[in-house]
Amino acid sequence: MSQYTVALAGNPNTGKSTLFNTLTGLRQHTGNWAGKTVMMAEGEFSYDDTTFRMIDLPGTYSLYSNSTDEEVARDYIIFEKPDVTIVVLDATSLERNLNLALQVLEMTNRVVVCINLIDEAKRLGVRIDLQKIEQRLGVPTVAISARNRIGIDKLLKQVKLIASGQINPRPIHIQYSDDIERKLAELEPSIRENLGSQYPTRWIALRLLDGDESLLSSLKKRMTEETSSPMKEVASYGRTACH
Ligand SMILES: Nc1nc2c(ncn2[C@@H]2O[C@H](COP(=O)(O)OP(=O)(O)OP(=O)(O)O)[C@@H](O)[C@H]2O)c(=O)[nH]1
Ligand SMILES: [Mg+2]
Repeated sequence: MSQYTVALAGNPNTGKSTLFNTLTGLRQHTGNWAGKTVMMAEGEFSYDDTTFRMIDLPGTYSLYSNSTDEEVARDYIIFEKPDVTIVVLDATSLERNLNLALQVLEMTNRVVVCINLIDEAKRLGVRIDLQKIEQRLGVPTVAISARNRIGIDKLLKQVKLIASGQINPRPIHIQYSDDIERKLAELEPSIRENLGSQYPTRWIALRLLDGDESLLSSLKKRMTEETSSPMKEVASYGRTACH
């Protein structure tokens, strides 16, 4: 049985499935997310005498409920609470990719930022100051090339440190305008009262301020139904690698 669950999040085409395939090999199965037409892949890998279950989330540019893909990725992070979320970024377009990383950091602190395609960045002459990015984001940051299996060990080391609770990252706290901060301060106590501390209160307050109906309905559904984990309904459809 897997000891920890790791989710892969990131923009489309950043190499999530390449990393997923590299790590899980044939120990994977794919299927549709319960009730949705979104493809999900789940697999298993071992590292340092520990077994990890890995979920390859759909690639998205944001987690703001603009599409079913975004809802699936968002719900997984919020409701299934993976032990670690790896945010996979494309080293050749970091600025655009960091947007999603910041969104995930508002949802959970158990994050490793994984800058992929480092080989491609090198080829293009792009230099990346990993230490600076790590310092600014407040979570472990590693550079890898999933396709060439470079940096994988460093990545897994950080994943295990977070999963096992040996490190507890304190991500950057994004400060909004005074007006928004005031509204957040008003909303947060009642969210905490209704939901307890099981969800990231500030993030939920931000989504509510944004009028995120889809999140509200997911929350209501979650609170009224005894739902089983959606991933339990993922059927085994053979052992094809995912894309
Ligand atoms: N040069 C290079 N290419 C890579 C690397 N990792 C992945 N790729 C390529 O990037 C492309 C996208 O990879 P995928 O693994 O399909 O990306 P993804 O994030 O799963 O994409 P979506 O499922 O659409 O979100 C493929 O052509 C990969 O071969 C890498 O480390 N270096
Ligand atoms: Mg993919």
